[in-house]
Amino acid sequence: MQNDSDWFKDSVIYQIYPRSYYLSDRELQLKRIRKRNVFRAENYHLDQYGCGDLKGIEEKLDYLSDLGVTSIWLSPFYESPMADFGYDVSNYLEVDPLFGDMNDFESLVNRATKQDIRVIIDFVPNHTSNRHPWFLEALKSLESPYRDYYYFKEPKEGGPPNNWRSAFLNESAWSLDSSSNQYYLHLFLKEQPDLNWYNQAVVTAMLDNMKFWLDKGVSGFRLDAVHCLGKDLEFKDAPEPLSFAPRCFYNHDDSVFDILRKIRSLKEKYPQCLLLGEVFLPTIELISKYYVNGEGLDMTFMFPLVFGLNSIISWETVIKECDELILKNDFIPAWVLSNHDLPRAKSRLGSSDRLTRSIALFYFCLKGTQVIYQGDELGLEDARIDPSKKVDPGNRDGSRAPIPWRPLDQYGWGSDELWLPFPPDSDSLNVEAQQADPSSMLNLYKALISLKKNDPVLQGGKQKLEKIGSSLLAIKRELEYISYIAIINFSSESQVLPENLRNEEILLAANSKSQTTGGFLGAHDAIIIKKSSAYSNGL
Ligand code: TEU
Repeated sequence: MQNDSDWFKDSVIYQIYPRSYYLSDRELQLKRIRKRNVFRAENYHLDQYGCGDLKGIEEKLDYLSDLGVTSIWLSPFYESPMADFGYDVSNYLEVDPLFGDMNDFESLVNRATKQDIRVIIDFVPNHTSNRHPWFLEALKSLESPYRDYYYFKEPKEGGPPNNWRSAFLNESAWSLDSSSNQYYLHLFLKEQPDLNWYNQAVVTAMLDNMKFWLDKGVSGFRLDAVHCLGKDLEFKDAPEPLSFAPRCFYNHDDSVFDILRKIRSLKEKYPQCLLLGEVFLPTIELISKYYVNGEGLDMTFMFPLVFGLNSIISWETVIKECDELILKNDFIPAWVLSNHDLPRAKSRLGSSDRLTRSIALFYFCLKGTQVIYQGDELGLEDARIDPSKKVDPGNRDGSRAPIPWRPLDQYGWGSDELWLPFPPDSDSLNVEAQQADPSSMLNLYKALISLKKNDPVLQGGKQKLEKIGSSLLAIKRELEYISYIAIINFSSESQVLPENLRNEEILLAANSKSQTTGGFLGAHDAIIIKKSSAYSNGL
């Protein structure tokens, strides 16, 4: 395994949402839950249903190796009341019995490391669970040293201290602690009180929590909602147009950079530790600030792309803006097509298999690091869930549906009922079926991952973007005398290719019938062309 401190640059990371990846042994899972009775939130009634566990992930490492994945990011598996499915942590140093125990975690990291797969874990710095011992202590008295671990405030005119809204339920971001008649801040659910990172005791305790996992061999963290850490300490009201939007969509305060520097100090002892930030802010300019020339985070997710996946204008704008940042300060975008909070790529692309394949091909040619959400490599769509079966207060169940592994045996999960139903078309889209089909989405992803990982042109090549007419977008990646040109057709009609791109060698095609002979690129199609020539400015 590489030991360099920028191993994550131009790489591929695979996101695992453990609840829905794979379950190793339902009987054992039930035993664990019964043995260690973890407090569960009021809105959570799912312990009686099956969901994935850490051993299940370990059992699928061969699948991941075969796919070509060299690092995995695990969504939270910490002890949690599960009000927000693990993003409300009640113990940062324990595995929730639903997912296994510490031995299972250590064994997963050991086996993964042997297979040259790095493990990155989700870390939730902005808030704890309201059942975390710190919060329980804080509630006990105004004098408790833990009181200042959170944001407690006096009421304003008999109500909350300001007009901020929380995520998911469109409620105030403040809840009343009736015993002290003070409000506490929660940018997410009321079960997720925000931590005060301006308190040095919080910084020290949280960094200790992170070191614990680094000492267990993890290669870094995906930092949850990291743009929420910096707070406007005057707690001014949000101005009118924003007063209806959840604060977490726009919360930013420059003081966050001091906090990030403290987090980054971890790198002194752990130089390989990746700090991958979820900065869920609307502009690339703001998102990239969190990178601060290598003094803040190492990479940030490039969410603006996700919201215009089928729009050529959106791709053009986002890539151009990122290119400037890459050139100016070596910024590393982490490209995502979906995740556990967002509808799946294919669901946002009108269920079109063809366009989803083309988008995947184009996305893998982008300079930066690709982060794949589990199941996107299978071309899954969101599960359609009966309203009575919905479980997430944020309405995000669809993309969190379990992965179908095999045609039989409830897609490989055994006979117990699972926490969510399977995605549509699991009979044909399950892993086993796709492994057997050379033209499957899974095999396309395998080819793309291999290209991205192993080909020097996609690793280090310069990037240039060009729009051709109103429907074609091309990225040229160039290294010495070789260039790859990825072209995608966003329109539903075939398009004429520029003359110099006709009849060239196709390195990889998104769809089985992709071709350029005749000088056309088909509707919603994409290809990568390989050219050997001296550097030229155009395509
Ligand atoms: O998400 C933070 C975040 O900004 C998202 O809430 C986003 O706004 C929303 O999900 C879009 O639908 C992270 C986690 O990814 C999410 O699962 C958690 O619920 C949230 O933090 C709170 O920890």
